[in-house]
Amino acid sequence: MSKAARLRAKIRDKPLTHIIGAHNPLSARLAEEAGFDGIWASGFELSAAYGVPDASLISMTEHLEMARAMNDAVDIPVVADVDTGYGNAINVMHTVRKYEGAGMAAMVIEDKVFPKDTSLLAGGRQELLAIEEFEGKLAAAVAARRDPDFMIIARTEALIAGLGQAEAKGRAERYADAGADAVLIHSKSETPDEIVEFVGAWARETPIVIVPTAYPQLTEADIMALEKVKMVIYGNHAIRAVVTALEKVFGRIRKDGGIHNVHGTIVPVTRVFELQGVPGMKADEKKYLR
Ligand code: SPV
Ligand code: MG
Repeated sequence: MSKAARLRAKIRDKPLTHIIGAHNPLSARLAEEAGFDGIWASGFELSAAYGVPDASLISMTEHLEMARAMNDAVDIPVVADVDTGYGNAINVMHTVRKYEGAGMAAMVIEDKVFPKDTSLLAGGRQELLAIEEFEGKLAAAVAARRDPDFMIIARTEALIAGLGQAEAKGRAERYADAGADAVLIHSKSETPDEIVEFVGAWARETPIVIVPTAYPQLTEADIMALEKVKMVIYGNHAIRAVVTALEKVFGRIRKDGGIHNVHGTIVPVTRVFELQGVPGMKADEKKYLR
């Protein structure tokens, strides 16, 4: 069963599928070990890993190659964040072929104008595409996929842009009609109220996806109680955890003038060997090195 088929089955059969952002194969492996259903090849995490703003600055190739490397490193499915799809409907067709070809299970495409600005930035540029143009991009994505299980998830930024519930609902319905397999509704509100209102008004069969970064108080139990949300994406916790850990360890080494105090506070190198697959390589060496 392909990863795309497995992800579809999870979304159909589980009350809630949980996906977490990663930015390289090592963080993807740790997410898999922790028991997540899938990996979010996050544009924000990748941009941050490259040290640049999440504003359509990294190229499709840069994002795609890391998404491919993450997918190769884990057995769980990868959901690719392709931002605006790297251009118009024709660019989107190329994007679908490339990401599907790289083994992605799904891709999320958002209704912002290229070049986009990141969603959670206070005062960020949040300009949306005309609905018809985005419908065309979705139709192009659906036509371009080869595997019908590869999921095209439409993301509306109407709430992020401050356009209100009616605009968000209207756009999401049009995107569902245009063939989206799920609709991602994003919010930067610090309470879940606007998401709860949106979900309450959603009358379609099309499943909803949410990214509760700004309103972390909404637990998985709360999300399941909303019923229509079938996927939750934890968008940027891997990169934030890395920053937290590195600030602490690097600062301590400088303060102490050596690594003597941090040595016992971080994982031993053997743990990294394990994550790199060294035990498997050693077993192969025994069998094949002659
Ligand atoms: C990402 O992780 O790249 C996302 C989620 O798209 S957010 O950063 O909240 O827009
Ligand atoms: Mg993104």
